[in-house]
Amino acid sequence: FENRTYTADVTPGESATIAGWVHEVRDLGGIAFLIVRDKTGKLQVKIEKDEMDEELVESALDVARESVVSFTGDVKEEPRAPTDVELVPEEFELVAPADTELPLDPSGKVDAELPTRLDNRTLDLRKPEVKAIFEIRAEVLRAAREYFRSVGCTEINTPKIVATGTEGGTELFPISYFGEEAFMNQSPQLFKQLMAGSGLERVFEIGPIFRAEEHNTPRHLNEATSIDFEGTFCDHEDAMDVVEGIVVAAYEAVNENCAEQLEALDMADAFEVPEGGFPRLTYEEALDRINATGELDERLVYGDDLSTEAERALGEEIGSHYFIMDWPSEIKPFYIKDYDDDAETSTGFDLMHPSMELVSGGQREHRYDPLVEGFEQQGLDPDEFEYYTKMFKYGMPPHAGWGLGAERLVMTMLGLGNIREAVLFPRDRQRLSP
Ligand code: ATP
Ligand code: AMO
Repeated sequence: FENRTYTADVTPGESATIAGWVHEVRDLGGIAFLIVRDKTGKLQVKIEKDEMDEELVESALDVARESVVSFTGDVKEEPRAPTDVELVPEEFELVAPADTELPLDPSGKVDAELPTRLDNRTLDLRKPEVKAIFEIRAEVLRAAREYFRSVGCTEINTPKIVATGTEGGTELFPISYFGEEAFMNQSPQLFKQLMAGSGLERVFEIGPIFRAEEHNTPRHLNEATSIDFEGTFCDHEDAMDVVEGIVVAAYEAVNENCAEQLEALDMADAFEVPEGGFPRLTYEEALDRINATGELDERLVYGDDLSTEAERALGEEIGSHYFIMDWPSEIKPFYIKDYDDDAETSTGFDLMHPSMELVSGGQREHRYDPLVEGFEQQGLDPDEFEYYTKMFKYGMPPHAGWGLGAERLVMTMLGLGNIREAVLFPRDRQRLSP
């Protein structure tokens, strides 16, 4: 198929070879139309039964929908065709036949439930509105990489098979590593910090994280994609600037480069790029504002974590992305630094979309003794983390960073009701394959 032309690129008056899927066959008697679909769109192929080679007519009209075909012929202007052009074939090839019974209908005329769609992603992504999600996801990740590079970060890859967890012991997937107990990594947290202290200084990683979350929710996955940042000589507010930059850059890139995809999702008019300068509320301000909404059954008090309902009430009231900072130290992980003049308050922050949390981050504890104490306070054995803590004895500058869930970013950007819509092959309680 060296000479293949995409259906969107054919030129009237020229000959072309197109290849793609049979979207529809319309047989009107003396004349029939095959609509051929490829990644760029669709093209009508006209079959005039009495005027064309009998074998071509017969074999072309015998194909089942979703079969892969190739046609070569002249491209003509035709105002009655859906795209104002059609191909009049001289050659036909059935490249790969499809069964007449399909588990889901890529033309979208028959709706399919999410599990059926996830079991048949190949067919599901033949629908423009589903394909669009993954083209947009790719654009979001491209824009994130470009932004990271523009602020001097180096992309790294850290191990996903590890000896210890960092984000709380209950959510680890244990695996057997040559007879030794190991785990799937929950976060590149410790490794990215080790690299911030290296000669690289500012690093990012886009990679999988694994969390054995028991609950099945529309916004949790057991395997997610984390966009992680870590930078030296950064405090938490610098880190907040970087994540705000990434989020705005991702929206801008989609707005500029994904017009067709937004159209397919019926979002072309509704899509808005956030302005940046996201409000930065302290934890205490957040509590006050949530309590003032009167939406919760019980008043929140200092030290409470924010429930889903609390996040939602506040999100509705603020109506844009916003940060919550200055969290109580006791509800943030050991690696987050407390304020020097207030040991009860941490430099940890979250970036929120009105509907859910997108990011956690903070400035890190870079001093050896308080770091080791933090492990002990959190019930972790510092000896098990010696590979990490000892590097804090060899010149570890102040540093800060964050983790952003890629699927949550795409989900909130496109208003998807379920995070599984933003993953090709999601892993959840019920789903281990495909
Ligand atoms: P033509 O003069 O182009 O052969 P027709 O009307 O004589 O057209 P029919 O076989 O009667 O041919 O066409 C059946 C239907 O298909 C009609 O409603 C006609 O408008 C429509 N049609 C014909 N040619 C095209 C085309 N190239 N693209 C879209 N619709 C077409
Ligand atoms: P945290 O655990 O808050 O922080 O995770 C950061 C972000 O990752 C996404 N995320 C998830 N997305 C889908 N399904 C999940 N199960 C899931 N778990 C997490 C969310 C979340 O906000 N080490 C810290 C980050 C840091 O401080 O740098 C961490 O992992 O969008």
